Amino acid sequence: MSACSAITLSVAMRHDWQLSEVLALFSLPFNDLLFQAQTAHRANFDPNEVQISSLLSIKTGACSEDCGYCPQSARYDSDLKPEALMPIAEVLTAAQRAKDQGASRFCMGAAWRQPKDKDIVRVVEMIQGVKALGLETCVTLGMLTDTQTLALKEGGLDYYNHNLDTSEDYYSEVITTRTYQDRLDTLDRVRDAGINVCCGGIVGMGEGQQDRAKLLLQLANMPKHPESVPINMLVQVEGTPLMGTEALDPLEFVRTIAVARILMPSSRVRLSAGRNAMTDEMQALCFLAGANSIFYGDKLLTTDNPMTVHDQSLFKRLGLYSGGSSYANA
Ligand code: SAM
Ligand code: DTB
Ligand code: SF4
Repeated sequence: MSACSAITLSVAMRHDWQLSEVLALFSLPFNDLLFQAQTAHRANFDPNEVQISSLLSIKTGACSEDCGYCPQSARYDSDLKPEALMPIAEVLTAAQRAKDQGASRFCMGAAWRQPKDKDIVRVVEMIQGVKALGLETCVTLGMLTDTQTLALKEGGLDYYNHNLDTSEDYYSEVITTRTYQDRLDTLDRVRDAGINVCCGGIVGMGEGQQDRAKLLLQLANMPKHPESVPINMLVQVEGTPLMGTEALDPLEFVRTIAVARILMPSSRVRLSAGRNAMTDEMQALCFLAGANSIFYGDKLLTTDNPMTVHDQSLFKRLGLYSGGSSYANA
């Protein structure tokens, strides 16, 4: 590919990517790939602005599902203490703390296969309380029915997170208790209800480059790109089946971020779980590759995240700043 056609490709908004094209991006010389990604990034965003979201586990552990990466599955012995749905006052205290530390979005996660209708009533109260603090809201609760999705929309929810996790081909190596199609169906419901979609995956689970390419292809060829695309590096947790998986080459992780940026130029690409195991230099490369969102706060859902003071210092060293909210025009 000539340098010229590479640039043309990088700024176009497309929904008809071919696997061969995505694999060709992964195979570019690293500098060429980062140049394309940075070009796409600058065409759509302030290059030094990073959106920050904080996470809270509002219902922890004892989950019926068998996701091979997850310490919250009841099937694995991960030393995690299960906790029932949190009282709203505790959620609001955590949300206020996240806001005071600089987050613009608060993401509440529950270890459910799917919520019960009575759970949705309580989650809607949480959403309304968090919005009243002046934060954007995101929840991740598992699969949803139509009625539940509409209740979340009417409750004022801004984003729903539901990840595809990996390619359809590799999926059954990781999860057997719900299908890829189940996930696509939930994502369609969320999109149809008019809630912003947050959808990405996990890399470093032993998948191949083709699986990473197919995951991104699936996201990029949706009729509308997810507004947020979290790219998680597997956090290996003792007791889970994926503990001991060979670590992914950090530069391949950066490539994954860059390809996500090129395929979905106006989406927020989030450098998500796994930052605790990344060097500052690797994270800097991820920002150069087009990542413009992070999970911020000392904890993800159940595992550790970099300390806020460390992130503040990293932002200062890189000249990054956190902006308000939102995403470029999709
Ligand atoms: N139970 C709901 C579900 O699975 O849809 C919501 C919570 S679940 C913990 C949200 C997402 O966290 C998963 O889809 C997965 O992508 C991510 N995740 C969970 N454990 C992880 C780990 N060990 N490393 C990286 N990402 C992880
Ligand atoms: C996402 O893509 N990653 C977040 C959020 N969405 C819900 C969760 C990461 C969880 C990492 C393992 C843990 O802390 O339990
Ligand atoms: Fe349960 Fe979600 Fe963890 Fe899967 S990822 S085991 S559904 S909490």
